[in-house]
Amino acid sequence: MRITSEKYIQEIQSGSRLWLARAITLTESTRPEHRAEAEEILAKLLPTCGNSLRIAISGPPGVGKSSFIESLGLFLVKSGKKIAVLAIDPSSPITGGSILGDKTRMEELAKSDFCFIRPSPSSGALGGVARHTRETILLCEAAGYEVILIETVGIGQSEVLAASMTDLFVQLHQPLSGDELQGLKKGVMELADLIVVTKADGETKPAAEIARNDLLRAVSLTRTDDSTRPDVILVSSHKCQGIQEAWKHMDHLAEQRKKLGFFETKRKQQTREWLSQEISNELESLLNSHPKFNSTLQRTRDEVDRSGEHCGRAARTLIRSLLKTT
Ligand SMILES: Nc1nc2c(ncn2[C@@H]2O[C@H](COP(=O)(O)OP(=O)(O)OP(=O)(O)O)[C@@H](O)[C@H]2O)c(=O)[nH]1
Ligand SMILES: [Mg+2]
Repeated sequence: MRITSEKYIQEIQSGSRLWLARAITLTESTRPEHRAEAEEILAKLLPTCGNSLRIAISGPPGVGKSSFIESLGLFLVKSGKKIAVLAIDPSSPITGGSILGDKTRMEELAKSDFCFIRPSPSSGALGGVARHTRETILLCEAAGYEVILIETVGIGQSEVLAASMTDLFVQLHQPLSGDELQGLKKGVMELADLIVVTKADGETKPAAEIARNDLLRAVSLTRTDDSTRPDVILVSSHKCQGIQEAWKHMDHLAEQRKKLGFFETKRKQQTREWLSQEISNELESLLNSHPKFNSTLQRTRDEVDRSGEHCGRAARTLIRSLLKTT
């Protein structure tokens, strides 16, 4: 028997993590009927979405992302907030993302009734991951999660993707990584709203302090506008030090941006980008599912091989002939 969208909605809104997980699984499915169901559920829930603070937690492998999320998450749960933890991890499509392997690092948090942890979607393509993650954020919001933390491995595209769907971007660095001395990756410096130096405890504490000073200097060189320059703070997730300060920074930044209207503007911009991506995806699948696509593509390829026709022009002709546009 088909489960109605009303059932999903009722269960999600009454806080069932099981049904939230089921709805997320629907969004991740490649079966058209599942996608249609997911869209129906999302469309009905949409008016209740948007009320969370979406935060990307990014950094290179092993920097301490999961440990930081566990500490921050526990702190937030203790202060009465419901939090969701998601992941964007294109590196391990088979295991479903490193967050799974990280279960041990979020052991305490996973036990909390006020926390929902979801590993990254297992479909490899980044475009698919983007859609699932965006939809998962919305579903979590409909379920009343107030802070959504997205762990993302600091490797090029996945970072940019995480930034495109979050309100704040927190960049993690570990002492002795050497990145700060190279002035860091410039693109990432431009994304960061807050920089956290991890593992500021025990033997690595002095190195963490040096890293903070180096990063502050690097930031002042790359980000000359005082008002948007990210702060650099020291954190020890193991000792729960600096966690409250980190949260204060994030909360303050969000409040400040809301007051100035930047928060809403950024979300609108992100929604517009999402729409553009969906249009491209829709067009692509429309073309791929056209009964004459393969034969026309083959003919076009042969033509390009034979006559050396300009690829852009050949592509335009192919699309127009299949979609019957002028
Ligand atoms: N001393 C110290 N070690 C830490 C701290 N936070 C994390 N670590 C250690 O750093 C290692 C990596 O921690 P994770 O939290 O798994 O790092 P991650 O960035 O999530 O790693 P990936 O998901 O594999 O990219 C582990 O051995 C942790 O015990 C900290 O606050 N202090
Ligand atoms: Mg991790």
